[in-house]
Amino acid sequence: MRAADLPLRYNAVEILEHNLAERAGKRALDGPAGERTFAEVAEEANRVGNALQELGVRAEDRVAILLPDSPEWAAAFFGTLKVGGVALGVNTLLTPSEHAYILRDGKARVLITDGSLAPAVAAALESAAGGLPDLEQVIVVGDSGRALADEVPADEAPLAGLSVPSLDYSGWIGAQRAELAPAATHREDFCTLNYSSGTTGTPKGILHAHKDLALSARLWGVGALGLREDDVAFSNAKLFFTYGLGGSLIFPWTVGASAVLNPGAGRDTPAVLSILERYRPTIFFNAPTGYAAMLAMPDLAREHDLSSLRLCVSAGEALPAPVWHGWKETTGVEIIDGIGSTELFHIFISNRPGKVRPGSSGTPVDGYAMRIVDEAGEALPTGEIGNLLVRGETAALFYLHQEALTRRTFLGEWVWTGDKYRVDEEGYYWHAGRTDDMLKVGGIWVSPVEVEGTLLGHPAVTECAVVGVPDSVGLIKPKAWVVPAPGFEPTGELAEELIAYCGESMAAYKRPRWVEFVEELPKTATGKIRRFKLRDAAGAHSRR
Ligand code: 3UK
Repeated sequence: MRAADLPLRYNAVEILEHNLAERAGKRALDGPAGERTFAEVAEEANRVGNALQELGVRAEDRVAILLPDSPEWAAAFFGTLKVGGVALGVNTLLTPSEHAYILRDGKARVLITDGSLAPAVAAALESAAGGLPDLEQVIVVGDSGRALADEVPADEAPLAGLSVPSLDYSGWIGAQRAELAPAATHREDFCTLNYSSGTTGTPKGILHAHKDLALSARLWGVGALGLREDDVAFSNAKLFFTYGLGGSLIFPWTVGASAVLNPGAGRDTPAVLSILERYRPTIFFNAPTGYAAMLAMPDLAREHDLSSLRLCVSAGEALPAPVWHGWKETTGVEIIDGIGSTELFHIFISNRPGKVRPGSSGTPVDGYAMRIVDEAGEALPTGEIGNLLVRGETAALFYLHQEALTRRTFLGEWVWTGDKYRVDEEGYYWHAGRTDDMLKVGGIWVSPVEVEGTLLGHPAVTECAVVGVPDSVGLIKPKAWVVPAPGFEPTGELAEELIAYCGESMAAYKRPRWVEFVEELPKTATGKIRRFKLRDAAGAHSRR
């Protein structure tokens, strides 16, 4: 399938609504946050769309969704798309200043959030330097939303004393009609905006068009993975990642399959296991750390019934071969590792069921082409490690407000991935690290520069360097080398204190797992830290 096979006027709400003719009463969503049929989701999305229009939201306006994975997330998303808006899925795990940056840079007009996240939103609004001039309305899902809106007349209800009015979600959509005609969007109009972290810690805004969602569902979801109508998908990657958005909503609904949503933390392994047992998905999307964490549970196969699974998917970072074999031996199910990115919307190199090479990312997905080149841009022979470039019709066009970085990344038809790869004689691609110092920890970006900056905020740290070091199963975690400040003893307690300090000052997954004290850091003549020296010195570490 190619983009040109879609109608010129195409709105990706079709991915939800094509199900109305064939299976309106079928369960579209299941899970602890509630069940919905396709008809119910479509109706709720229409109400959201009407309510957004009443607020003045028009084509291309951004609507931020800062919610746990839930039916409301799905309704907010498709309601936004249907009126021609752009859904900005926001990572719930970020700090207030990161939230503020994203809402401001992304020019969100409306923010749909949850009562449980209201304190985070209040902190974000407070920490926004210069305020959030584009944000006009906050909608709050959940009980605290109702409480908040009940206290004061709806149009005057400020969230935590701030000047942005807030409304309760159910009241907001309750008064709306359940019918709505879709905006006649062009298939190349933008419909999603996601922020992906960068080396300097400044997130990059990435827009995707309606066509990208439909195409990647066909190319990878159906073409490579083989999703079917009778599948039940469950993604432990959240909806605010395009990995989770594809796995939980876009791909299953493209084929009329249903999905399970988990509003809880993906890192809560026992809770994730109980969802697998209770809602019995057939396809499970996770990051390598998630699989490793499950395998580390005592008696995984004997204690938990995972018999509903027919396939598992891994993305976000490379899946070590031992984790693949461990999972296969324990559950009998294959993990399909594939590399995707926010820039390409989803997976573009992938293993295929029954043809997996454990430890490799697989082969190019139909519709995508790869080049592996040296520093001068020349193609390298088979087997040699080089820089991976990818071409495909689901590629984004630019980074929002970041022209210099855009020109270095979006090279005409080709996208610079920042990944090192080699391809073997049989055409399988093997990940060989990043070209920058960025780390993927649990499938999520961590900038060593950001962790270093945080550590330097502690009085005991004179100088430090953070690099990725493999743990006992081969998964990368941040490790810090620290030159202690005069008067501070390099003890185990101080190491623990620094780790805890990082865990509190940033999202906890970014904290170093190990701290090693040194008298000085290895440097080049020009004073740059020689990170590869530290990486080489580290070897494998215990699991943390
Ligand atoms: C790394 C992998 C080795 C790689 C993503 C599936 O991870 C996703 O998107 P991001 O924008 O990061 C992209 C970068 O992550 N990576 C992802 N998958 C793998 N490295 N093996 C893998 N299987 O460095 C890549 O450039 O956060 C993954 C679908 C949608 C996504 N957005």
